Amino acid sequence: MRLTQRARLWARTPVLTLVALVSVAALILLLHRPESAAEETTAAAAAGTKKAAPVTAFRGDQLPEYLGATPEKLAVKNVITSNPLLDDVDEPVGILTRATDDAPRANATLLVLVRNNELKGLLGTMRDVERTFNSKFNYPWTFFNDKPFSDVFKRQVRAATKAECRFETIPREHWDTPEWINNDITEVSNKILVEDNIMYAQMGSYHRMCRWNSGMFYKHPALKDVRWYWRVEPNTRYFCSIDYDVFRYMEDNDKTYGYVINIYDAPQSIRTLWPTTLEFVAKHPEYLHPNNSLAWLVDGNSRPNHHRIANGYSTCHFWSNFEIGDMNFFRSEAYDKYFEYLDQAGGFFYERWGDAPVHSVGLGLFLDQSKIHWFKDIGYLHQPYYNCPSSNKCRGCKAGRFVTTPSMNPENCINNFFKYAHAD
Ligand SMILES: Nc1nc2c(ncn2[C@@H]2O[C@H](COP(=O)(O)OP(=O)(O)O)[C@@H](O)[C@H]2O)c(=O)[nH]1
Ligand SMILES: [Mg+2]
Repeated sequence: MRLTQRARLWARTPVLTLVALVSVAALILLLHRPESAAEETTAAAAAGTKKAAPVTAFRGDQLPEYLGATPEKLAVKNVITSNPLLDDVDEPVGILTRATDDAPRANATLLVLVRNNELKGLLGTMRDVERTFNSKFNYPWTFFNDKPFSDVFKRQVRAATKAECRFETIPREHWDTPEWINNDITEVSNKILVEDNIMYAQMGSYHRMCRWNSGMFYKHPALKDVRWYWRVEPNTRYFCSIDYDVFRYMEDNDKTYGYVINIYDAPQSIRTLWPTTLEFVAKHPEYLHPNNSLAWLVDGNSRPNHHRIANGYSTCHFWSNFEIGDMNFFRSEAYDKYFEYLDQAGGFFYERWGDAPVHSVGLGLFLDQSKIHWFKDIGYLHQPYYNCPSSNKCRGCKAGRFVTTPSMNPENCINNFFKYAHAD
């Protein structure tokens, strides 16, 4: 950890490349040490030579005081053992606005970051979103790209909806790798990620995409006067008819963030995300919301190994390829300063911090947990994971299914949010 911080310092000040490389080699050794040490202990225990160190379970008293982790805050709230998607799933309780109601639309857009060569996958997803929802509500689509959209792209996308389509190019200063990132350190540290089987580790555009989705999208001038967004990704599927205005649902029922799927992250991709978050919170404890979801974030019991490698974060997160959110939250001083702090630390490039864990940690600390909503009625697939409700509004997905490969079912951590926050 100390070496990671030193690496960050080097990234900010000019140093000899040789020194950087030698030190990063030391970093490799250090980052790998805890796991190999644990493996050695286990192997030694198996051989009967040494007592195995138990996997450290989370203890509230290990948390720094400024997090305000009282026993009450860390207590288990609900234990749900059955699959809630197998019960009949209805529309959410609360104020619902129908397309025919004489009520204004929300200030909202369907938001898509996409490349020209993903047109086919996008058109399939647009067909689903239009069929299940938007043909009734007619919200505008906003498409973002780091390169200009081609004419073919624009023409075919326009033909897929009767709603307004906006095509936006991302300014270079929002997309390019920031100048404080040291390319030598990026190169070497991304090799560590490759050894840890982290997908897209050496793909610079993937790191930039995660950074943009973490802290840049809501700063784009085209969204300046827009409040709500529904993030849509090409090649995702929507299965269930949505007969109420989801944006109005959020606004009228005092919600800020909606999700469908929760999964664990690869802890090797976010080793220093939680420690860096703690540095930020130590400087700004005033941003913590009194009714936050801390217990969910720091849960060390469900996946102790993830919690250990991620240095105190469970890695359970809202899978952000679907999200319906209030950009005013992301624009808030708390979240935006948090993003700036993470950005300076360099983990979007030296590690592979995803926008999903970054959003989730920010929401989990700075937002009232009652404003987070599970859209269990929205049938969804982003390969390989589903949200599939039992409802006669759905076609084409098997109720209760989470993943096509049963061995991957343990990646589902949706019950953790119910356990430590709420199950409404
Ligand atoms: N314009 C643009 N969009 C990108 C780029 N990389 C990823 N995306 C988009 O970002 C989203 C996430 O990328 P994806 O490849 O699906 O990542 P995954 O879901 O984590 O496997 C998708 O909407 C992609 O279309 C890029 O370099 N440029
Ligand atoms: Mg994707």
